[in-house]
Amino acid sequence: MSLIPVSRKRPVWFHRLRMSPAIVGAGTAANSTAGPAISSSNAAAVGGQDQFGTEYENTGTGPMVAPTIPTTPSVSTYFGQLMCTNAQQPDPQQPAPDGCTRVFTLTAVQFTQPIANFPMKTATVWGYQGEGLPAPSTPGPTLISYGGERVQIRETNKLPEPSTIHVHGLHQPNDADGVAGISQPTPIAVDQTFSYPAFVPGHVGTFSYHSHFDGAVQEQRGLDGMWDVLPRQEHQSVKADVDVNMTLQIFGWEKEGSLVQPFGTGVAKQFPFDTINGKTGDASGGPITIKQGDRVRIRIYNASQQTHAMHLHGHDEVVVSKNGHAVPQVRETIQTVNPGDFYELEFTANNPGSWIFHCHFPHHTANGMNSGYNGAPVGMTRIFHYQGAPDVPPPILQRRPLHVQDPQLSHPHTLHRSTIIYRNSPKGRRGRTVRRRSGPGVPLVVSRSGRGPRGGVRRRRR
Ligand SMILES: [Cu+2]
Repeated sequence: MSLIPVSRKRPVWFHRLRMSPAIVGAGTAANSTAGPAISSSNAAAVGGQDQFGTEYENTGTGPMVAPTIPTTPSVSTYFGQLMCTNAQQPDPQQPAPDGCTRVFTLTAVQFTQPIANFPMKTATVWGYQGEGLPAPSTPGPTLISYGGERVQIRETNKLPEPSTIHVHGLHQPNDADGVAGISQPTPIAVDQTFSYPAFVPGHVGTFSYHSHFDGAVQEQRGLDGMWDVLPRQEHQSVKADVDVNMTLQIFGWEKEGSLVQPFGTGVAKQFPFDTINGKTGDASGGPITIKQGDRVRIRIYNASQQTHAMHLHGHDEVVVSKNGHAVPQVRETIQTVNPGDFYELEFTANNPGSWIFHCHFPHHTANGMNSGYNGAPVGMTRIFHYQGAPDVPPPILQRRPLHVQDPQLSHPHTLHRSTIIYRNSPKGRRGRTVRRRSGPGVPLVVSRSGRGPRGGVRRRRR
């Protein structure tokens, strides 16, 4: 496979190398399962194609350096285990030598996870435990591998029903595709372990893994996670100073601690929690710290069943790749991310302060329809905070005080401001507003038709 002269073949925007020099010009899909075709003689290459003809090049500047290892706030980073043909035991945080396979051992399991601070906190979810990691999570641990490496997934199923793992966007061989009933005719039964065939991902970039068994339920209960295939080296000029993963998910559940119901009824359906890395903004543990001059990369994967419009305040967000491939570097203020999409967005930290990055669907910056204290955005929100800028207020632990107070409620702050459910009245279909105290299992306490300003509640008549 010959390299293509960069200057003649590539548009000017196609300028970032996200391809490991080690994999440029490397093997074909047919031989990829037999081991990585890593050629150190290609280390100086500036362009090439992968086995599917995808082109890469590198017009960055400066010396070749190791990439920044991305982090996933609230979620573990998982390098797996390097299984090598000889006795060597290399550091799994470094690119694997020849003859090694990077094995990710994941257990699908049900557990409870704190998701929000209000009006409910904890749900029972399904997610993944990485071998040797402290706890399961949804999204599951972020897998890290390097370009040209041979990788393998092993899954143990501790769910109450069968499951599979599909790797999303990685050019895996068909028998490693994990689609229940199609490429994996027999899914992994309860309490069973399955080793998927090893393979070499086609290129570096941001990808994911998720269940592909009864996906409408299993994915939406949390069986997903991100997978970053990093270049072994990249030019200094394209190296990120801060590199964070964000998985977008939506969880709805009926009462404190109950199981997520992807297509539930009532509260679970109407007032779900829009999250990043399994947490609403108020439960995220605090801002992401950056400093003036940083090149900040955000890797997004939308694991939910809705589109999200991801918006950064105070900076342009530059789209540098989509689904593992470089794209024209358009400066955006909002990037729409469809279900299943991966994007890499970057911005230069040149405007000190505390800036939110959030979905611009207005109700996705709320927990249900509840904003945070003093009206702060929560839900699918994160804060980038510059070192030295005034501190962000303490974590938002309660919902916004109500505009109006219901005299029938002794604790106005417990009125779930926006839990307004239109129900059928005994007399037929009527827009009946039911106000509900927040919190699990609290019965409906006020029921009236229509909605109006406090002191002037009107009855809507047919
Ligand atoms: Cu959204």
